[in-house]
Amino acid sequence: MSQRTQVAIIGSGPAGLLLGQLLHKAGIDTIILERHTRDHVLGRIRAGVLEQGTVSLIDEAGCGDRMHRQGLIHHGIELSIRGVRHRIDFKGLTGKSVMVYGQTEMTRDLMDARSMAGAPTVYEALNVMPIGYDGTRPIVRYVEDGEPKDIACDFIAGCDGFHGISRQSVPDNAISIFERVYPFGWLGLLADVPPVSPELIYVNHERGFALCSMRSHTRSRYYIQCDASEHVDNWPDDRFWNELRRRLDKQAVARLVSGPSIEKSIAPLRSFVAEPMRFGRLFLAGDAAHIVPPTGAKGLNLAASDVHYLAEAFIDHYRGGSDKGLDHYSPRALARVWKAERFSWWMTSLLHRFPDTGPFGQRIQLAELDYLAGSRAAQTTLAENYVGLPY
Ligand code: FAS
Ligand code: PHB
Repeated sequence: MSQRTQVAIIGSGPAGLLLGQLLHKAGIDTIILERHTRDHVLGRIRAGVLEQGTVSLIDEAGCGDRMHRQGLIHHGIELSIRGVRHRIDFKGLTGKSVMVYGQTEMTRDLMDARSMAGAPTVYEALNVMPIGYDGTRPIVRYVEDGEPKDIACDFIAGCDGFHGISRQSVPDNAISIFERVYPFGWLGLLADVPPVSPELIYVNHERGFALCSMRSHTRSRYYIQCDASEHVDNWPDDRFWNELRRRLDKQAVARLVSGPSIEKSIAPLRSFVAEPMRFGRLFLAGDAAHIVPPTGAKGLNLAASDVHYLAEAFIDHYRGGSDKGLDHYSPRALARVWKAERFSWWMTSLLHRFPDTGPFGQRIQLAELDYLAGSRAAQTTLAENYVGLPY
């Protein structure tokens, strides 16, 4: 059975949904093919911090009501360095702030908007395969309820994440990969307990990194650095809470409220970029093209800026007949991607314990933290990258 659309989107995560919503509002037909169920996608606990640019895009997509009602505006973060807190004042240093609003909720809002608009999403689409995108008549092939189907389209947006099929369908000689895998992961725990502090606390401790984050005034998200080989089954809740307490400063320990985990998982940390992000009529966006360690809260926000550039380019193509945006998409997106990769690598290098760095490396890290704690210029650099560089 053959169908037709203008832009076929693979993946119903933040990138695919946001692109679908922006194109729908511009009158461009799309279909989203997602290999999992809606509930499976919503069950993944991921990012928590939105840059202003991402907030503006969600507003542009007409999906910002609940985010503005329930999201928390944060004007800074705190660094806990050897048990001493240092606040980075985003508002004072850059005039900007960030929004704390879970990726799960953002995804739910986008899914609901797409359903309301009557735009099609095929969940449990299996064996999705982008075909013929090096020509002018690409097709996306997939299986739905055991039936093979084809979608003829003008363009394919590969928004299917790091493990998706889109990037993997590109011949090796047509793509360059740049990667760094870190020797540790993040063990994350979500619990319905009040946050330990009004703002996020990033902890550099000799036992390892920790992060105190939140989803609301009653739901907290915590992370501790763990060995890359760790398994979540080795971490009953009590062990997590005890290890977290050992890394927090006295003030945070006094305020910490523990409770049963709603979710607990280990995320590997890597820096990864695929170049280019365009292959004929296939365009990669979000984690399909790049991965950052979550230390700088950039992953979700890079997906948003990719989508901003790609939606603008598709709209120019269909409305203005110009392909300049499509031709410029990859270098334009990569310029912002690489700056976020740098910042995320820097924040990760600054705050984590590297097993093989040795005494000199540890002293350099402490010197960098001491410099940051005492320099307005250094704090401004961190702040302007964290709140988000311009699109
Ligand atoms: P996503 O991976 O979110 O979505 C891709 C979608 O494509 C998925 O729904 C998947 O099921 C679907 N798909 C995959 N293959 C397919 C196929 N063959 N056919 C059809 N569909 C297919 N970022 C932060 O900023 N902070 C964090 O704390 C943070 N934590 C993270 C933890 C984990 C475990 C992971 C993996 C990522 C984390 N990230 C974090 C990054 C994350 O938020 C991503 O940047 C964000 O999800 C990017 O969105 P998408 O590009 O849409 O990719
Ligand atoms: C989160 O709340 O999940 C979160 C916040 C900031 C980060 C990473 C994750 O840098």
